[in-house]
Amino acid sequence: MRIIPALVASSLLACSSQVAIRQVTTTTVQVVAAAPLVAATDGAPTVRCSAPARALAGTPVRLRADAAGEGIRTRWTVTQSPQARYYRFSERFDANDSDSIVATGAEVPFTSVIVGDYTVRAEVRDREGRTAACETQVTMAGHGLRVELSWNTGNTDVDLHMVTRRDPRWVTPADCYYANRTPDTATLDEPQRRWLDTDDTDGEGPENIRVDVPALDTDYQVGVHYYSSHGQPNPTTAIVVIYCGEQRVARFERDLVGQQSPNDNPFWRVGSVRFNPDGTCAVTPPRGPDLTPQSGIAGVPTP
Ligand SMILES: [Ca+2]
Ligand SMILES: [Ca+2]
Repeated sequence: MRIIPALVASSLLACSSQVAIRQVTTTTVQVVAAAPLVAATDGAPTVRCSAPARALAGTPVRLRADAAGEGIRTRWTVTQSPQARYYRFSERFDANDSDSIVATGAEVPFTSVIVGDYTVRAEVRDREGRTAACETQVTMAGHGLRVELSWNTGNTDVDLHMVTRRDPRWVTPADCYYANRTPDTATLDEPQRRWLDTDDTDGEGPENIRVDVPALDTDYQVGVHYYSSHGQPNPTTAIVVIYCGEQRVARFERDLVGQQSPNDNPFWRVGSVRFNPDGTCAVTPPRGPDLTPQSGIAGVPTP
């Protein structure tokens, strides 16, 4: 019998000024192993993967491959994912660390900031080169407000931003972006804060901003800035996906060109998100022009 940690959804948190959000807590469950794992009669290796796992996007799960055989080595890969390469065999998602899209060892951490289902494969190889493989599923769940940004060019730096109507000034300490990833630390409790999970600077993203318990009286305004294409003249296609709870509520796509200075490069105001008491939300387009040079929007109140 093995004891493994697992994530389970438990209580509902409901406050008058906040959206009802499912709280996810860590607990410990006892798992009774099926038949004991033994090598095949010809000595070839056998392997069994851990059960399907579920966690909030951006938090890690631990995966395990129990194998029988001589001199076993284990290699992990992902065979299906919502978006290519936007996951890591790591405790924490780092968009710039593409080394950890494979892993070795019997037990490995796994995470992604992109909501969706991942099929993960463990292949074991014994001393004689004989192999066996198993697969398991990881679900990265949505929770509260999640805004995902990705783009389709390497060696380019695009940035996700989020301001609220209380102080709608972009590229200031009130903005949630690469220079200021947790702007609400002094003013709000942890579940109500905006968090930028990762700042990708070497291309393709993703970047993700989350608010686990969004306020009802707040417009969460989403912006995308093409910081630098490092001189490349061709456009990149930026994609923004918005989740309210587990519902994917909007997807936006726009070509941007970023070969000028950061200040002269385009800033795209994507839209704003407002939550309803039942946990649903409304996404509305911005007032005024949605595309301006960053210099036209940085630090000043916007309509
Ligand atoms: Ca970036
Ligand atoms: Ca990257």
